[in-house]
Amino acid sequence: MPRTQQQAANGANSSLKVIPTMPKSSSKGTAAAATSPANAPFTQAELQHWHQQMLFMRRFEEKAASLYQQKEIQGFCHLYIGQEAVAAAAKAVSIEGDDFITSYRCHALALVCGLTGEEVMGELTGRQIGISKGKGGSMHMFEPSKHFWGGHGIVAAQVPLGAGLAFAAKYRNDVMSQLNKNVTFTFIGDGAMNAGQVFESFNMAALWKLPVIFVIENNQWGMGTSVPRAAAGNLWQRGEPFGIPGEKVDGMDFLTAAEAFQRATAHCRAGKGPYLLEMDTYRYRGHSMSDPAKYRTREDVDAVKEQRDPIARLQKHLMQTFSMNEAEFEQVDDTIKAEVNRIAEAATTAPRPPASELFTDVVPE
Ligand SMILES: Cc1ncc(C[n+]2csc(CCOP(=O)(O)OP(=O)(O)O)c2C)c(N)n1
Ligand SMILES: [Mg+2]
Repeated sequence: MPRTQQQAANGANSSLKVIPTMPKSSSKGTAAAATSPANAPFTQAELQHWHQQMLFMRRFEEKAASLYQQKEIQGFCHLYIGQEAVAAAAKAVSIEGDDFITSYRCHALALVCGLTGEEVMGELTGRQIGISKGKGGSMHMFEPSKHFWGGHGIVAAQVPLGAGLAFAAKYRNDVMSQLNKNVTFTFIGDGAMNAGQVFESFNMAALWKLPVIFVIENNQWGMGTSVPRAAAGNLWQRGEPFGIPGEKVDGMDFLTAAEAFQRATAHCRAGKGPYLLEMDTYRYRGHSMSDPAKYRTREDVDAVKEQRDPIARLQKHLMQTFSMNEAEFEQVDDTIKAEVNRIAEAATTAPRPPASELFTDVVPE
């Protein structure tokens, strides 16, 4: 599965935006030249990069959870912990100009799209340095220059918007003769899959052959309702009536997810229309910070953490394939934790938005 030079560059550069102090690889050999033998399209350096990205998402949100306990963060806060491989794998196969849009569970995708830790954590803590000047909070991250289109609190609202972004990309290609063949990654929760506007979007996307990947993040729960209690049939087959190809994929494995995203992007960039991927993943934390989680046992969650954790799995792959050792990963983890602490300090000490901002950035009457 060859990757384009543009994709390789995308994978190699984006860590600098998110984790500026990430150390160089200390593993043996020439990292950039070593390619995984397991049919994976990534070099060792790239895999280390994506491992670090996922670990950064994890440590960042663990810190957000502890700031929430300290009441430094208030209001809604939906954590992505456990699902990191989906966002990382999507970004890993993307090229410059591809668009991303998701639900309220948006911190990790915002980071991997290139928003800085300060912009995301500062938004969570309600500070002026936040991406929405501290006035939006957890669900309202948005940065068009990074092709990150939110952050949407209304369940499924992002799905027709994602189709619209793909319409714009197709228009730029077909009418304005741009050649980059960009796609839109539209993330959808399993619960959101039962909303009518999803099927309206499928219809239009298929009819107009829009370059959109519908990424169903099946994390097994919509608040406290399990998928089998809420959804008839298989989610990955729900595009079938519209002729949209679909797959169910292990979304807890970075490499498997990336390969599926590669198939999906190739389909879309070839002008064949939308593609649907049901990512089988798991939400470790509650739906939001106020979820008593009585609908599942601690043992259920622990079993997934033990057997399927996406960060541990990629670490194991790196250790087995490239003879890396535990100490190298511990060093990276220490660096990431220090960086997250620095970001948290900045996000809890920066000024709050002044009263003069109260009526700015709102739709005038
Ligand atoms: C239109 C609408 N209905 C209901 C809600 C309340 N609500 C918020 S999250 C949620 C569950 C969505 O679950 P899922 O799509 O699986 O996403 P997840 O939280 O698992 O990421 C519901 C019903 C809402 N925000 N918007
Ligand atoms: Mg869900």
